[in-house]
Amino acid sequence: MKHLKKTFFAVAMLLSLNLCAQNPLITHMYTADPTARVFNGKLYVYPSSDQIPPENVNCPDFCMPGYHMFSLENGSTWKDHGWVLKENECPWGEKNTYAMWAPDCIEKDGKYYYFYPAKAKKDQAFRRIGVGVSNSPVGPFKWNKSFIEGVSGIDPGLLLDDDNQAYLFFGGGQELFVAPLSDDMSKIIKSPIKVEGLPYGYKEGSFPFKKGGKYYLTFAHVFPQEGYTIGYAISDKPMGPYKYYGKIMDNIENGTNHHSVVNYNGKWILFYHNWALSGFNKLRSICADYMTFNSDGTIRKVTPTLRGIGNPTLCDTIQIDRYNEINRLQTAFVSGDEPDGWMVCETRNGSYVRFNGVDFSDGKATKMQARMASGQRKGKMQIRIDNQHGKLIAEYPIEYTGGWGKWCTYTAELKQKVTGLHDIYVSFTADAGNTKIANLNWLILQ
Ligand code: FUB
Repeated sequence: MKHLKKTFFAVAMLLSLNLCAQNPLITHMYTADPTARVFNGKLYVYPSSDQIPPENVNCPDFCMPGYHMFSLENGSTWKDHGWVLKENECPWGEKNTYAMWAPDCIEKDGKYYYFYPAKAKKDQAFRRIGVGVSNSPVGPFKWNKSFIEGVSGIDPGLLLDDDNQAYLFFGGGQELFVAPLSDDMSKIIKSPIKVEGLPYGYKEGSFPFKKGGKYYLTFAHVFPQEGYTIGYAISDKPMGPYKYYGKIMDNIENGTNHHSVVNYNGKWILFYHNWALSGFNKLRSICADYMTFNSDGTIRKVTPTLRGIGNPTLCDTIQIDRYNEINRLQTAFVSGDEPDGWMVCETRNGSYVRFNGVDFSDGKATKMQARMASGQRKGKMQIRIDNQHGKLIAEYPIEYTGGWGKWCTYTAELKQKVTGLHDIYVSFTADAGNTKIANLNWLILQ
């Protein structure tokens, strides 16, 4: 036990520092409608947020109080930058409507423009769209005093073309509109036109982007039997007409599927949301998975995974229950006083979990922390790399932590220097019998 150091963590503190890139990406609050953008090589996500309606507040639909934003730090840690805009701070918005639906943010000429829908004061329109400007992708934004004249609808989607002309896509229900924006992004310079060529069942959430000289439009597409899917269409011109090419993601149970697409470090990523954390489709959580193109420019369907994107490296949380493979164990909502999330549990003799793509980088890691709970004291947990019988890099004897819901952080020295990307295998061995061995919440390389 000499090589083990037992530390109890201030759990809330840890959570605020470590939001990880396994799905869902954010677990300390509900987030939806993610627009991902890469600015100066860094990945940002601008989502909306869902919340449980406060007492005495009647939210007949979603309850959406405003916007946080997040940036990817390190190999897979999301930093919460806090509030970008709270609903009652919108200069032209009606107060206390909890109606801050999907936003977007785009960079033009070194400035960052944040577009968002809200319910306007004394206005019949379902939503109007407003804009704010900042010198930094993380704000603060200076909010325009009134909404964009001539624009009525939800889900602003921004496209900046190679000639520096920006376009605003918006609308929901059955129609999508597009209009070119003024140089300062505060007005439309032509009347909006309806985007032609979208299939019957087009719903909302359009996201425009350009690749290989073609204009892509992705959107929520509802089929009568299947429900919400994510579809896409392609055009030679930014304002269309577009041609529908098929689905990017099948229905993932019945709920909305607002999304965005981004190229980060040479890989395409689809950001979307699900409701795995709450079990309720109006309390959503943002997710991300890699997306690939065929050589003819069409998009291969994306299957949602638990593992998500990114390669956790030193100091990132390896959320091990977001596995690539499990054998003879289960995952469940984390027990005890831990923050919301999942754990590996029901571990028995011979159980293992595989998690792909941990980045040991240049070999500076010397330790690995493990957040564990156990109601017994017999057995061990081992970490190997590359395959189930690969090099043993860390070992943890099982200790009684006070029960299956009492969590402790243990630190094991790494048994050897490891560099580069490796899949890790976490296996459990009982000293005797078929007793449960330990619950495991996460690992962190140090
Ligand atoms: O989040 C509220 C609304 O639900 C969004 O604006 C739509 O795209 C759908 O996700």
